[in-house]
Amino acid sequence: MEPDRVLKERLSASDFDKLAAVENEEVHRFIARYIALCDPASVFVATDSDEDISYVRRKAVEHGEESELALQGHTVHYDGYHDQARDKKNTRFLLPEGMSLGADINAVERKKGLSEMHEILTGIMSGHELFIRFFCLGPLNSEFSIPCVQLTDSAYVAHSEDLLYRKAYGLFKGMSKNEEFFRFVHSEGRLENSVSVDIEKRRIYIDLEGNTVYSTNTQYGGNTIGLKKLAMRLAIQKSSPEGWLTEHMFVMGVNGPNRRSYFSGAFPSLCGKTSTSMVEGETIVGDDIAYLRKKNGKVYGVNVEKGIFGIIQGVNQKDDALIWRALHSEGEIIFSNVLSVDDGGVYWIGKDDAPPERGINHCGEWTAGRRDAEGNEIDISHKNARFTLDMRLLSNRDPAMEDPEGVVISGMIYGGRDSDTWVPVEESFSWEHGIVTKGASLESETTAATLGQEGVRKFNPMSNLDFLSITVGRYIENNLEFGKGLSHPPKIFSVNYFLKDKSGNWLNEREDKRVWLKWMELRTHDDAGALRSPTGYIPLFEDLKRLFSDVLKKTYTEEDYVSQFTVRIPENLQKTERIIRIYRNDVADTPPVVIELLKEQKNRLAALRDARGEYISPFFL
Ligand code: SPV
Ligand code: MN
Repeated sequence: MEPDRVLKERLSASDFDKLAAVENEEVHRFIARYIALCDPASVFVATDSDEDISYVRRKAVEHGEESELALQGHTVHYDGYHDQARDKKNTRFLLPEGMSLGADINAVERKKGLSEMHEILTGIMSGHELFIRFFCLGPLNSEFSIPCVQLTDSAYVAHSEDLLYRKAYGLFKGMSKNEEFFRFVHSEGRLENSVSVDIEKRRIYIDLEGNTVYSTNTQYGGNTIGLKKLAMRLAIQKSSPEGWLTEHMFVMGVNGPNRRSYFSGAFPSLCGKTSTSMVEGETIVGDDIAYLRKKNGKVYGVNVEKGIFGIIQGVNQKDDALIWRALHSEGEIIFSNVLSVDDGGVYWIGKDDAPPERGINHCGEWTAGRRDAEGNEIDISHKNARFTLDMRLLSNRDPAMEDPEGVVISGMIYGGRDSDTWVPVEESFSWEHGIVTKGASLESETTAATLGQEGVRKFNPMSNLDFLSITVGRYIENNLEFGKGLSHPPKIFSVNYFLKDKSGNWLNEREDKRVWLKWMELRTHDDAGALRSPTGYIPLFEDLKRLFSDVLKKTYTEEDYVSQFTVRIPENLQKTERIIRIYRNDVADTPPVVIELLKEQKNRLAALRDARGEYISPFFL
């Protein structure tokens, strides 16, 4: 059927007019097609007006997807008990017959996948209201901007996007007729008690050819919020031939002596990424996704988003003062999968207040000690429980956040959950060395941010493996290329907040990251010395002693330094061998330099071991 006929038939006159003001006909065709297929009971087109935005917010509460809490603007949302994290198994790329992105990347033949998806989508929104939203990835009016259209029958998803992305109905109105845009179709499917129930038909299908992502029978944000991890896959495909990067990175400002330097940082989920970008005394540009482009020999970065969908577990007044303050003030915040109690308060694992004995959480009615169907005791909140807010609620929001130019990146940080190998902070020898031995060698012990077993060491290059829409080899090659010809390449660092001693005790406090940031800031200006280890440059004891005292008012002892910065040669050798094996056996298109640099690193480690032994104190480097 003609798109215009569908839209005239199914939309109210005022909603039709809102769409008619957008001239790009492809927008009309796309929307009409999925209205016809998904068959919603009604359709709402949201412009950028306050009235439309509050309509969406109101519907989230009226439809029962969110409930109001005691503090003004706060609501709580629940996802189904088995819908609490990204579903990697059912997330697939739709690829032409015979094409593969490699063993680590899930895919299905495009025609087959599309027909399965279209079957699931048929009539899926019956009885539901469909929300149509226009947003922009990256700041508005910028080289980085990517326009997007989201269709969703979840007011919670549409509301979350309001907090997380820049509104762009105005941008679409002024857009030329055939400009490209990203498309997202989401349906939560059949609901019981306001949660998706047809979980066996949960699918996230990414159609690279059509720049479209489909998501069905799920509500969890990582599976449903189109502009978040779903758009990342489309953006990686787009940026690859265009010579820029889409990274799973925060962007933050670190204050140095009379200056501010910007860092980007990639960490797998639940490894301290948001809490790093939110440390006291520094500024935040973004906590999750960055686009990076080269200009004038420098790297510029922007936050793709304007809000935070952050992990709430462990947020307490001492370690996360800035987040804690925002979560305890009035303002629009969606809490998800936490415990809520009668007086409208919320609780989570690791909150400082004494936990109540009962309330409502991700399992429904909860009392302390309750077990699930598998016999596991249910925590007070889910480990992947989150908060969603617009960064305007944060006092540490960097003033350059909306700058269409982006900020100049001086340093890039890679970190994972590693109990026994990497030192707490280390600088690489060069861009190539950093990309290969830090970013491309990133591993992390698994967490609750994805479904499946926790605590297993997993290869996760640049913490971006879950989102790659190109082969791993190509992606590493793009990163290597990106650094070439830069007059001011960012320095590349690794951090490890999770190092333990032989008896399993943590070797660092959570706040120590504030010192590592200051040290890295000094290094990007050559204002601190370093020791050369086989794997990179590590801090001098004197500098750390001074920084611990200045930043944290703490005494840093020689014993602390030795236990944290001892080079652990056997573990590093094993790791290097493990990574070489992965790039040799599992990645078909590994750039040769990856293996060369890893072998050089292995040789340096082995030479030091032969000369000096297996565990080398930094004082003996
Ligand atoms: C992550 O898991 O990396 C997140 C949350 O940032 S999600 O939206 O699930 O990706
Ligand atoms: Mn993330």
